[in-house]
Amino acid sequence: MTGSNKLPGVLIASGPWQAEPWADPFRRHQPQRPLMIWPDVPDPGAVHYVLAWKPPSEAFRDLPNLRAIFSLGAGVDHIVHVPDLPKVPVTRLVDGDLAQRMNEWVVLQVLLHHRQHLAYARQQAASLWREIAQPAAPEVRVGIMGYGELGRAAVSVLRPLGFNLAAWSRTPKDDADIQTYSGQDGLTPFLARTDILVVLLPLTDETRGILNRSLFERLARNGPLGGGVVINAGRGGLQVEADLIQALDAGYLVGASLDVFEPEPLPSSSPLWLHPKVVMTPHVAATSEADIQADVIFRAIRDFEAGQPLRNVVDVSRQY
Ligand code: OXD
Repeated sequence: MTGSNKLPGVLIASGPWQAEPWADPFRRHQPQRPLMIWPDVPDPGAVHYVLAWKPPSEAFRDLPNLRAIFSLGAGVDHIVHVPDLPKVPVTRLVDGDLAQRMNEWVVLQVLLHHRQHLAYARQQAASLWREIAQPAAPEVRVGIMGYGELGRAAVSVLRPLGFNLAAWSRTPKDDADIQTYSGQDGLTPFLARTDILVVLLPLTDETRGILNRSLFERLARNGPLGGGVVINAGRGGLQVEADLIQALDAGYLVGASLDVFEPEPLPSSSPLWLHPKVVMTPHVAATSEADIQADVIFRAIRDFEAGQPLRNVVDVSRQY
C-alpha cells in the first residue's frame, strides 16, 4: 500500500487489443485500486504494474514506482525489445487455457498433414473419389522445436495419438521422457529424424530467421509423407518466407501450417495466401482470452503483494 492508503496502481497498455476486459477484475474486486489505460496516465507515480501487449515504448517512461511488467500473452518479444525498458521483472502468461488452445491447434495441424487433408480437399473440389496411402502414426516422426511449457503440453496430447516424438531445445532438458536434442550440435540429428516439425520457439536474436533454407533442407526426406512439414505457432520472425516458399515449390517440404507472420496482418501481396501447400490462420492458435487471463494477472498481483515471489518471470537478457 502507498502512504495515502491507496493500492498500487495498474496501467494497461494493450496495443491493438481492447483494454476494458483486462481492467475488469480490478474494477470488480478492487475498485479502490488506481487503474489507468494508456495513453491516459493522469498519475504516473501511482503506476506500480503495467499490463502490456505490443506496448509503445512511451508507455514505460517516467513511471518512478514501477515494480513489474505483465505480458498479456505467452510471448514477451513485444516487450523485451522496447528501447530503455525499465529494469523491473517482466512476466509472461503461463496458463492451462492458453496451453489447451495451443494443443488444439497443434493437434489439428499435425493431423491435417498426417491424414493428407490438403490433398483430399483438392480431390473434393474435383469430385474425385480416390484413396491415398495412409501411414500409421508411429511411422511419422514429429519433432517439437521449443521444449518449454507449450512444447511439453504439445507432447502430452500428441503422445496418445501414437506419433514418434522428439524435442529440441536451446539447452539440454534432463527431465524429458521423450528423446531430446539440444543446441547447435543437436539440431542436425533432430531435423534428420523429423517428418513434421512443430515450432513453438520464442522470438529472440538467436532464433530470428531460424526457419530458413538450411533448416528445411535438413528435415527428413525419407519419411512416409514424402518430405517435411513445418508447423509454426511461435512467431513470424522465426521463418524466412522466401525460403519457405522455395522449399515448398522445390518439393522437399510437402506442407506448412502457419499461425504467425511478419508483419501481421500478412500483406495481401504475400504468395503464402494462395500457396496450395500452406494452411494459414491469423495468429489465433492460442489467443489470450481477457475474461480468463485478466484474472490470472489479477491473482498474480494479489499474491505478489501478499509477499509471494512473482511467477513466470522471464530473463530479459535472454529475451524469453
Ligand atoms: C502469445 C501469442 O504470445 O498469442 O500469447 O502470441
